Amino acid sequence: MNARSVRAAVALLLLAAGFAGAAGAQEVTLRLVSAFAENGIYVQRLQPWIQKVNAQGKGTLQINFIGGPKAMPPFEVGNAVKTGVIDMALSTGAFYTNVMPEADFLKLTQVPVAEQRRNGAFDAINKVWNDKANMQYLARMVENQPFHIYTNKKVDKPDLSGQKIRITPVYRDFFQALGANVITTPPGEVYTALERGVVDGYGWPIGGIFDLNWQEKTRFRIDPGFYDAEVSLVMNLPAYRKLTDTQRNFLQQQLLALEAENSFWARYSTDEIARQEKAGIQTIRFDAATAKAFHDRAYDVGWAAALKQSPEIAGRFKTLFAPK
Ligand code: 173
Ligand code: 173
Repeated sequence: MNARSVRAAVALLLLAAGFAGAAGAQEVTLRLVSAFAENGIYVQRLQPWIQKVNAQGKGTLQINFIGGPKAMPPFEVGNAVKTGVIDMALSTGAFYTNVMPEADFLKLTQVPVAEQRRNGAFDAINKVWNDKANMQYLARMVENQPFHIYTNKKVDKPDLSGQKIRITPVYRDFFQALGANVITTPPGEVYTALERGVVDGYGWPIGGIFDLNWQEKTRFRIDPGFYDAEVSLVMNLPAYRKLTDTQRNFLQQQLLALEAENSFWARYSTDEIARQEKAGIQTIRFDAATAKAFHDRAYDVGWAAALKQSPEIAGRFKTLFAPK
């Protein structure tokens, strides 16, 4: 090549890079998978948000909803975010303890996510998620959803001995402390497990049991609830860092708007409790002292397990997650 054709080639390359910049760098499309069912309450609430992001984010940032558990098994979603197979996920830490055991610690928060953003908890979470999972923890879109024990075997005290209970890592240590035999399954296998008598009951938050028709196979709910269901958006860290300032600021504004809708969940709990009662699900209640001991034990067992697993991280989180 002579000097002139080199200059021409360089000019062409610069032009091509310029076009790529114009078409590619300013609008990014992020692929999102949900670890929760597409017809369930979490995705029902996520869909209008995605639509709004895509309407307002034209030319900046778009989200492509790939699907739910039919597109990818729920317990593989975390690893897919970590490795960048997908950009973003709606999931819960309990579903990606295979990426890092600390993922499940977020069930132990006792302050709202808005306060977590103020008191440093959110940043502390992100440091761990960045370092250990190659993820950015974007937003918590579910709050005020305590977990409960649902069972077909009546009890008159907090004792699950002789019961087979479906779990995820959320419930393992607590339910074992209560004497249960536990079986881990994704939500999609709960109905069949109940139907076949493989399990007597299951752990799940106060809301959502109707989404997969579990009310048909559920006789009792044990009160009180314990912990707080953590359902959040997470993102592959390199994909997050690749966003331009404009894209990241736009996304951040949308994430804060999503969290600002979290007052929905308290109303939803009230509605779901009424709906369960109407469906014939009986509530098992303990006397006040037993109920308090049950609730306290859930946290004691949960934190003991976390501190044993990761003393330094759990110790940091415990202060930041404590009720005021
Ligand atoms: O599957 C589960 O019971 C579970 O761990 C979970 C976590 C957050 C929300 C809903 C369910
Ligand atoms: O002790 C801990 O919290 C822990 O397991 C850990 C692991 C990696 C980095 C920092 C702490």
